[in-house]
Amino acid sequence: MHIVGELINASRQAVNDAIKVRDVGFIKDMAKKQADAGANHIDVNAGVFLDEEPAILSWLVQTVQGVVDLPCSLDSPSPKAIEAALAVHQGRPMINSISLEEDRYQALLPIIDSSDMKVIALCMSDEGMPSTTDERLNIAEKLINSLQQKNVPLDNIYVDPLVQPVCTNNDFGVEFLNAVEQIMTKFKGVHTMCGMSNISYGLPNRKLLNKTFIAMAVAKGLDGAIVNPADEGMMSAIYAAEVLAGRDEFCMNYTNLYRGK
Ligand code: THG
Repeated sequence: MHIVGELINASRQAVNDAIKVRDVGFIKDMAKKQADAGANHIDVNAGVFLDEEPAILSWLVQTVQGVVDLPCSLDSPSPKAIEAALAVHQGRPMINSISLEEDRYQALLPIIDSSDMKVIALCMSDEGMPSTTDERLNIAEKLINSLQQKNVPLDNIYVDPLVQPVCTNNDFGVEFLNAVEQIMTKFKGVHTMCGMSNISYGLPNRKLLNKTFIAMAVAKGLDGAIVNPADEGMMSAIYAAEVLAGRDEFCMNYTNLYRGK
């Protein structure tokens, strides 16, 4: 499972406060905590700062990479912010994300063209958020095809079928899960990625719903997630689901978790 650490997101109040005073120590601690807990990429999101977003996203990348030897997931709908962050990023970043929204798509495709970056292909278009499995598949297929035409290998593409709150529509859980299964079956070699926490929006005991949902998604083939890697309940659900889905050879990762590794 490819883990993207979600904690450095300016929509969280503590992170927002730290960014305002450019608190390097706070951001570094948060990066280190997620790296130590097993993150593969550190997500950085400064979307709430609007005009200042390019400058802040670059500052976050430099601050994170000043303390951990990990690439970042550049989490922004703004091509300008992504470009600014790429200018200072070391190693192989993850673009979070390209979508079928025309402006974003047209601006990001040339940046991604023939690069070796990883890219999240978000199932969203100018028609809004998809609700059915078919709508998700339709967008996924278009994004995968155009990325492949730009020489991006399937192995660098992480399709995000878009998790939506199940309290607003009973079918949102199932439609997402079926989309994961169909994307992983139809486009062999591609990856899937998502943020889990939207599923439980508006409901009590969100952590229970989030970790149950990720276990169900792993069973359908999900192999990437934007989560808090320091959340032991979430991480143990992921390891348990992977061993039960037959994706943990000799049960090694699961066993090691309980050996304190
Ligand atoms: N898909 C893609 N990118 C995304 C999302 C997605 N980026 C943003 C978001 N969704 C994923 N990131 C977060 C970041 C923080 C939280 C939720 C989603 C969050 N964190 C807890 C809090 O602040 O209370 C703290 C973590 C915890 O205690 O476990 O809510 O869907 N491509």
